[in-house]
Amino acid sequence: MPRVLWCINSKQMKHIALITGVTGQDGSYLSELLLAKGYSVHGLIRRSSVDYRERIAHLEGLPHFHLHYADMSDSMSLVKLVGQVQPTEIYNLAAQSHVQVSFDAPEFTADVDAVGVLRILEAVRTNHLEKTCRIYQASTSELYGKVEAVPQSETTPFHPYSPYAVAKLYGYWIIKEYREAYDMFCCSGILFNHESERRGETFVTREITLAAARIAQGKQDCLYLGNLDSKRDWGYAKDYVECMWLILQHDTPEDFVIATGVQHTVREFATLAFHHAGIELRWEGKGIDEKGIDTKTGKIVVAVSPDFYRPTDVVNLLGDPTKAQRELGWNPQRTSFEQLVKLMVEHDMNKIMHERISELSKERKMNLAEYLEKGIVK
Ligand code: NAP
Ligand code: G4F
Repeated sequence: MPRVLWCINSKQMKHIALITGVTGQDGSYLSELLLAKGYSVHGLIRRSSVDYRERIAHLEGLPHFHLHYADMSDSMSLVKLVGQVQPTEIYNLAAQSHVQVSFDAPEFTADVDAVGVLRILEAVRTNHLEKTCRIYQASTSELYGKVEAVPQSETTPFHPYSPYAVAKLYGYWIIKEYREAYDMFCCSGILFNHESERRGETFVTREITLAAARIAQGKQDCLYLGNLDSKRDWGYAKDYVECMWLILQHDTPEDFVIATGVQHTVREFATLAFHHAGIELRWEGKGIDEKGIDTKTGKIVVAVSPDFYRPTDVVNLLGDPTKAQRELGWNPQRTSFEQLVKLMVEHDMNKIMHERISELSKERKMNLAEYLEKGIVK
């Protein structure tokens, strides 16, 4: 089928999205975006013994939002789900997404992050939806790994540098292969790090904003981090999910780098986050002896622990979003680094304050108004 027919079909179709990884940071923002655009949104969730649906709790019960049990490691569940939902767009966001964890669980990471992509593609083919269903694959800047050029664009060679990145490289290539072999509309968004107030608590940005909030409110003494010199191109997740959608609305299936084009170190992120929490940091020492000191109290509030060093670490990511800007009309600078850090810290200062109030209320049986009135919390 000539590729131009995709444009005609997409305009005539009712929009039904299937999101894998719907409970994750990106899945939750993407669900909100697509529901606002009038899509019927179906999310794939997996069984867990604890409640992990916090990020999408506010969407449950909406008439066009549906959740289904399946698993990326279970082909049959995927074939059944795709057949039942008959999606016009699939956003494959599900992954074991933590780079450090991929060193501890490499086989599971490969199964979900590499073979999982193949399973989705085959589920679409098995249900004969190749010509009506567009597929977005969550690729990553980790593909550039031990970088061969700075900044990185769609044409920069890949050099994956973790089991996670190697698995994601398979995902990237199998998407490209199915696009070429079967003329399917499947694309990769090569996304650089994107963060938010919903970011998982074991990624470095959220570790920092939560710790800064706890330390500022007397709930923690010190934050331990790994490589402070590592450089990232950090953007805001809410801006990035819009780009995922734009990639699938493009006339032709193509891969895009999504990044801000601005780079900062982990140390710079920490300095700004603590500043927004009311603590000015002074850095002393080098390597594992480096410390972040509260200039007002002289206390050490950030220290380095080799436990957080990785066997191989990606240290110089900077994306070139020119293609997405030019061809999708996407604005990479909608939310600046400074705004991102501020909004994350403000969120976590509030979160910790509410946790403190809830602890105190249990102890002393007072409500929020009384605490504010007595000046116990501000
Ligand atoms: P996340 O918050 O870690 O969410 C991952 C999602 O995948 C969760 O919903 C998780 O479900 C689901 N999942 C994991 N294993 C699964 C399985 N076996 N079956 C079904 N679902 C499974 O990740 P994110 O930050 O939103 O990122 C979304 C995607 O973009 C991921 O593929 C990630 O690798 C990729 N990516 C992220 C970034 C970034 O900076 N955020 C950058 C580039 C690429 P549970 O809730 O049940 O665990
Ligand atoms: O926040 P991170 O764990 O994110 P990382 O490894 O860049 O991966 C994230 O972004 C990728 C896109 O490039 C995604 F594909 C992936 O799914 C995930 O969302 O670590 C960022 C940097 C690393 O260099 C790490 O070594 O921060 C360094 N770091 C220093 N101290 C730390 C810590 N990382 C974590 N998680 N915890 C630390 O204490």
